[in-house]
Amino acid sequence: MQHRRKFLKKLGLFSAIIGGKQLFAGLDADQPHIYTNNAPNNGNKSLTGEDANYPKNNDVQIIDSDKIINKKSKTTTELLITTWNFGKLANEAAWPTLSGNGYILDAIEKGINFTELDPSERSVGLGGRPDRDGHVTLDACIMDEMGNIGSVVCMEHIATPISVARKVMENTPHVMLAAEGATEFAVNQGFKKQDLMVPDSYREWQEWLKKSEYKPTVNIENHDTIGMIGMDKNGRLGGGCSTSGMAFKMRGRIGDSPIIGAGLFVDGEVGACTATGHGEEVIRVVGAHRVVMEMRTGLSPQAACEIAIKDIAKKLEKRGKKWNEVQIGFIAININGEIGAYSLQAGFTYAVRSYTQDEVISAKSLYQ
Ligand code: SD4
Repeated sequence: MQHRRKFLKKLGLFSAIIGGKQLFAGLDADQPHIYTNNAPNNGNKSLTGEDANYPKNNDVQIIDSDKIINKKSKTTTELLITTWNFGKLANEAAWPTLSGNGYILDAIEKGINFTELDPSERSVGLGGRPDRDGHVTLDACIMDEMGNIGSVVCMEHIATPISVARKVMENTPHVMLAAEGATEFAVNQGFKKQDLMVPDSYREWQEWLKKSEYKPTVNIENHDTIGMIGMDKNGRLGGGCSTSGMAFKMRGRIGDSPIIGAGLFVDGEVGACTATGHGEEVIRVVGAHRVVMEMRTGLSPQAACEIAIKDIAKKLEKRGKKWNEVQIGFIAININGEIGAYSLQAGFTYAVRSYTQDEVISAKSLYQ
C-alpha cells in the first residue's frame, strides 16, 4: 500500500524525473551505455534493474480464462485491458484518470508511462534490453477513436516513447518519426536524453555476445510489449503500445508495435486491438487491423482474436515454421465493452480494469 502511494507520487513527478538528474551527458550515440544514474526517489543507489521503489508483479494472481471469456463487462464505459502481468500495475496507474472522467488517451499514456519508467521491466522504455550491438531502441504508437495516430520507431535515449508518439500525433503533420529524427524531435518537445540500459541488461547482453545466437524464447524474451486499449466514460476508444522489441535484435530492426494496423488498431465505431509477441508474424497479417475488421463484420472480440491467431498458425505452417518457437497474443475490446484475448501458445496473460474487474487473466491459446 505504501509502495503504491509512493509510486503514484512518483508518477506525478514524471516530468521531474525526466527533467531531473538522468540527463544524457554528452554520450557517443554509437557506443552502448549503461544507465547508472539515480531517479529522485532512489537516493544514491544505482539502479540494477530491480528498482526497490517500484511495486512488483510477483504476487499477481492469474485467473483462468474460462471464468472470464465472453463475459461482458458490467460497465459499457470505463474499461482498460493491457498485455501481460505488468498490465495490472499499468492499469492501476491509468485508472484514476479514467475513473475521474478523463480522456482515454490521457489514461493510456499514464499507464504506459508507468511501465516505461520502471527499470525492472526489461523490455519497455528505461531498462529495455538492447539490440545485439548494445543499443536500446524503442518502438511505440498511439491511436484515438477518430483515426489520429502517432508513432516513433527505433528511437534511442528517450524513456517514454508513448509520450513522444503522442506528440508526433498532435504536433506534427506526420504520423511516424524514426531513429535520430525521433530523438531530435523529442528533445525539441522538451524530453530529456538519458541512458536507458541498466546494469542487468548490460550483463545479459555481454552474456548473449558469448554465443550471439538469436533465439527469442517464447514468453520470456518476448513478454515485453505493453499494449493498452480501453474506453472512457464518453465511449471513446483508444490504444497505445510501447516496447524495446525483441532482445538482441539486429540494429535497426522494427517490430509490429509502432506500426498502426499491426501492433495496434482502433476503430471508434467498432473496437480496438493490440498485439504482443513475435512482431514479424504480426506484421505479416497486419494483425490488430485484422482483428478489428473481423469485429466490424459482427464477430465478438474473442472470436476475432481467435480467427487472426489461427490465420497466423496456418501461415506459419505453410512457411514450414515451427509454431512452438513463436508466440503471438492479441487482446481486443468492442464498443459494447466486451473483451477478448487469444494467443498462439499458452502463457499469455492480460490485465483487465473496470468498475467490476481488476485482475490478471490467463488467455486461451491455440496450442497448450
Ligand atoms: C516486437 N511485438 O518488437 C514486439 C515484441 C513483443 O511481447 O511484443 N513482445 O516484435
